[in-house]
Amino acid sequence: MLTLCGFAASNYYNKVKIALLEKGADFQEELVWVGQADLAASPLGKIPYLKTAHGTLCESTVMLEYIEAAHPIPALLPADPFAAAKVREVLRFIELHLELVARNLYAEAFFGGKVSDSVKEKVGEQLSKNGAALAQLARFAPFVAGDSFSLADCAAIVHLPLVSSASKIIYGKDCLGDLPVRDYLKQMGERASVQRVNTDRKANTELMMARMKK
Ligand SMILES: N[C@@H](CCC(=O)N[C@@H](CS)C(=O)NCC(=O)O)C(=O)O
Repeated sequence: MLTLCGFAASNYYNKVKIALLEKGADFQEELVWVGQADLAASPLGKIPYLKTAHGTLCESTVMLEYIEAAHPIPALLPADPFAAAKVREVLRFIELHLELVARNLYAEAFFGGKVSDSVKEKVGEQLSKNGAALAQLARFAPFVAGDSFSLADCAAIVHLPLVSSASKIIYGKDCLGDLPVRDYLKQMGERASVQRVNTDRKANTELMMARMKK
């Protein structure tokens, strides 16, 4: 039995949860807020981390790769090595060049904080450039990396809405506006895994906001 530790408002947590649900894996969830992480499992205190029968894992993409290897069916990576690498390319790109960049805006976009003008300027330039570059790599055919649901969708479903919203809130312009993200998310929202994650996310976000007000 796997135990996914973290909280359901977190995009990285939900990325792993979607994969577990898609696989029909036997797993349970353990609520761990930022600041409460077991540092032996996640040395930087980041959420999520995964408890397995063999030990713990941190870093969500490592968890995805482990889940794929340990529960190969249904496959979330193509069997062909190059096709699998193309899926990983989209996943990595979304995470490194969009989510991690847009994350610099979240404090102001979502949590009532403030981000300096110089950060906004730099991040704005990067998001325009990187959003256009994603358009070159992503397929939306109808899945983000091609014609079947993959590990890249687990990441795209949780990260793209945050990147879009943060950019709209801070700049009044969606850096992913030229991509069919809205239709894609609507389609993905029909999957049982995504519906469960969205329901749990909403409930946990309320809990998180209430905790932040205390
Ligand atoms: N690269 C990490 C990122 C995880 C991450 O940033 N998680 C956030 C919550 S969404 C967190 O734990 N933030 C607290 C911190 O960085 O100290 C992964 O893929 O698992």
